Amino acid sequence: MADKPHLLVVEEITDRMREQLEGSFTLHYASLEDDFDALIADKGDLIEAIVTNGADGTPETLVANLPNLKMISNTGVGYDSTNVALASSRGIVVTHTPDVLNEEVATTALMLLLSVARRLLPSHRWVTSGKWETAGNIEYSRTVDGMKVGIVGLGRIGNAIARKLEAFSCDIAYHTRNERPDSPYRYYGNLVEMARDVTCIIVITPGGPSTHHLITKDVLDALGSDGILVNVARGSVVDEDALVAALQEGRLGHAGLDVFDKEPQVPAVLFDMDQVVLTPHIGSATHETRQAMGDLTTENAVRYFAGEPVLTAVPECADLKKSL
Ligand code: A2R
Repeated sequence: MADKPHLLVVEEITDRMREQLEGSFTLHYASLEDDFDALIADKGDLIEAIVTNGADGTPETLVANLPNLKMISNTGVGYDSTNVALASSRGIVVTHTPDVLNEEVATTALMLLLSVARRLLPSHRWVTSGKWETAGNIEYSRTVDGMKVGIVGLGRIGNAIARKLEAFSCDIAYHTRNERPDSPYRYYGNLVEMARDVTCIIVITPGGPSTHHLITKDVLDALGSDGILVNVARGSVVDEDALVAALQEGRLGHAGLDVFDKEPQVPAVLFDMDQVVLTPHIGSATHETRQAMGDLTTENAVRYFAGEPVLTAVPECADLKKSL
């Protein structure tokens, strides 16, 4: 019987993924802190596949220096932390896990918007600090019902966010590079104009160079002192220094942030701001959704080496052969 193909797991996988992969692969493990030169020297010729996740990605040295690497199966829809151009130029197929996380990430966006607008955390602290007893009722918050919301990035997740906002009768607009004539929502080619016209902006584009600092100081100023910014995309999409300054100076009203520029580091100045809600990149992080993402990750890897086409290659690999 032929040896099972050798697969390198970068960072962590669940027990369920491990069990699924063990049936088809000989597994090796690496973390981002490892000495990749030693790994390449010891096992470089063996490794034919990598399983990684959207946050950690695939170190470029592995993409460049594993001579028999054929596929990278990425858990997560975003894959900006893997150099896909380099991978595809070497004929390496990269897969990701679109769609199965749409509803969860959309719910995270709504959770942040509702928490910020309705002042959930200050209200909680009002009770636990005893202020309700000593100072009476807390000040009013803002309603989300009927709110004007602009979505930056109206793809799979952006549309799921829009559908959930419809339950709150929100007035929905969107900004993308290409207008979607079939969309029922109002299109803005100019992001600053959209920011001027809405109360809340929800960011849900991919990361990477094309969206780097798309949310500029000008966008934040246009959103204004009553405005709300929600980011469930990537930290790199927002100019974080400009965001912190706008919040400190009251030029931007509120922010709900699930993603940051240098995760897991978050600017400490945000910690004590009442107008901010911070979560540690939990957009898709429920048991149910992570299981669906894990299952799709392992299925793509198993299918590739069984000679069946992978289910969800990233668009940049469209021209590559999708199975062994
Ligand atoms: O610009 P378009 O027409 O390609 O629309 C895409 C939009 N988008 C942008 N919008 C404005 N400026 C840009 N530079 C830009 N680049 C892309 O983002 C499209 O409407 C949307 C992406 O949609 P999907 O490809 O369907 O991605 P999905 O599954 O919604 O996930 C979005 C991201 C992931 O890449 C992760 O970073 C995060 O959500 O979890």
